[in-house]
Amino acid sequence: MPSVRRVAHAFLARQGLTTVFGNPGSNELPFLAGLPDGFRYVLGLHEGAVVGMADGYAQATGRPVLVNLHAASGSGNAMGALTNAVASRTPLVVVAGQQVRSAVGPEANLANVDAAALMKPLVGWAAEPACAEDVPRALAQAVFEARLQRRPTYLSVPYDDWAADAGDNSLAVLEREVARAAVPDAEQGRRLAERVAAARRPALVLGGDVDTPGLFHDAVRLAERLGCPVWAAPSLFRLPFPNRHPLFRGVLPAGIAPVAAAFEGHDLVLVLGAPVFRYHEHLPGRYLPEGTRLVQVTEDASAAARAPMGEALVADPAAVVEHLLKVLDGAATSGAPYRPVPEPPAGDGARLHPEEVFAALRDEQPEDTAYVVESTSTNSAWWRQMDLRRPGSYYFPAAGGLGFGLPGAVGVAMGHPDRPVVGVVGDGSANYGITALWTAAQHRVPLTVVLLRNGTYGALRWFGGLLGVPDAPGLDIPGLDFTRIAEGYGVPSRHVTGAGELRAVLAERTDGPRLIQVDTTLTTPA
Ligand code: TZD
Ligand code: CA
Repeated sequence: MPSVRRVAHAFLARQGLTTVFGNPGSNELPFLAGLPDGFRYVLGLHEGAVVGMADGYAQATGRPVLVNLHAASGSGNAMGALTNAVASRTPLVVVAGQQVRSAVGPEANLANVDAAALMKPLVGWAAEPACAEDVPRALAQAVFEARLQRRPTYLSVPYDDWAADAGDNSLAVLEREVARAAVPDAEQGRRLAERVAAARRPALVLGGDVDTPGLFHDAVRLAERLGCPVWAAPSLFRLPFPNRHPLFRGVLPAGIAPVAAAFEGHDLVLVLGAPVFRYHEHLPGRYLPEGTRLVQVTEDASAAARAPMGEALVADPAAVVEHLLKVLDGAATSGAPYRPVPEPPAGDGARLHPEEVFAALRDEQPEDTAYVVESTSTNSAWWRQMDLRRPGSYYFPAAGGLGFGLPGAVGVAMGHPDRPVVGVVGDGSANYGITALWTAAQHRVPLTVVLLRNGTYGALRWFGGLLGVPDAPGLDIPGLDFTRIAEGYGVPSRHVTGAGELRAVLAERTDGPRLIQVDTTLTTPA
């Protein structure tokens, strides 16, 4: 009879989950015994970095990814990073080791007491199988739930289960295939198309789910066919539309009143692949102007159900856009040119203005570069200078939990070995996921990290002004030298002091990781 471990490994191999991001403990070792050829274990030195790397890798590849964490303590360390994975709808399959079954009740050391309950509010599905024989089926469920719900899942497995007999029936999971279709029916498709065709002034709002190779370009076609303005949904974490396209109006502000103000005069707002909406700043008001109708198309049934207003159609936005392109007539609006970039403002002495840094990236990096960004005060500076025209060009922590930037950049670079990858990370953000540098060095991941050092939590200074708190302590972070930190983790690094030097360094190509530290002036996010 096959062991639980053998069936589990065979199932993971069949489903293509052969890259494992993890940080092991004693409870996890029996699962890792005898990993078959073809598996690759990517060690992260802290669980936040493990999940951040897996998140970047899964987003870049568009496939579920296995994460292996240690019991309750490792799972706890991973929770902040998982908030981002939930918001970006990343299918991470977290498998955590549990004490042997007989030791959980008495709470032996390393028992993850009530393991599923620990994670349940956060992940889409969490379980600890009721017996060893059920582990292969439960693992399959964890993978399929992650794929179907597009959410992290969590499976806790007592470590004595792995060597147990799985029973011949367990081999049935090896043959399983689970697929979904999400095309609207004829009547739904007709009604939506009529509504869009009848709108006098439609507008499009696009979310992170639109950033896929096919849909990204189809959304451009749809916008050009309608000749309508396009916004990115609030709390943007992936870029769903070329940011200098003449129809692009930028990211919607993340507050109720300013969103309604943006929609003023539009009779129809079609939201594709986004929740309605991920507001952030508390700016109360009416949800929508008088006379504006909102229709949300999303595959995320929960996002459809919890929206506070509008109609929703739970369907694949790609299928819906394809349908609209087929049935709506009208020529594309004549191609107005992409908007030009402004001259960046100058910095101050040895400090570069962040816009100078981004202008250098825009000019020196190849057009297909993927950027993983985690510098919060430079948000508007970033969008003023960048010209991103391809899908998969931009990643940001989806729930705003810092610690995604560095690990996420490592994961995206591992998932996209064919694309240049740049991490743009603040001197505050870098610390939350700093250990990912070690993994990048060990795997010689080709990656450039541009570290913006302004000596402070810049965004929080700005928030202090907004919230009427000008005197909060704990906002400055002097005395950090990331060139020395990077060297300590095995990543070559440079401190760059001028725009010309930065451009020259960026133009050099490397086949492994490198860190470039730049001192920058303080800017505000908006
Ligand atoms: N902890 C975590 C895990 N996530 C957070 N978002 C914060 C704390 C709070 N926070 C922000 O929301 S922005 C920010 C913090 C600490 C400052 C980030 O500093 P930085 O970027 O140097 O990376 P800027 O450009 O100086 O703002
Ligand atoms: Ca900073």
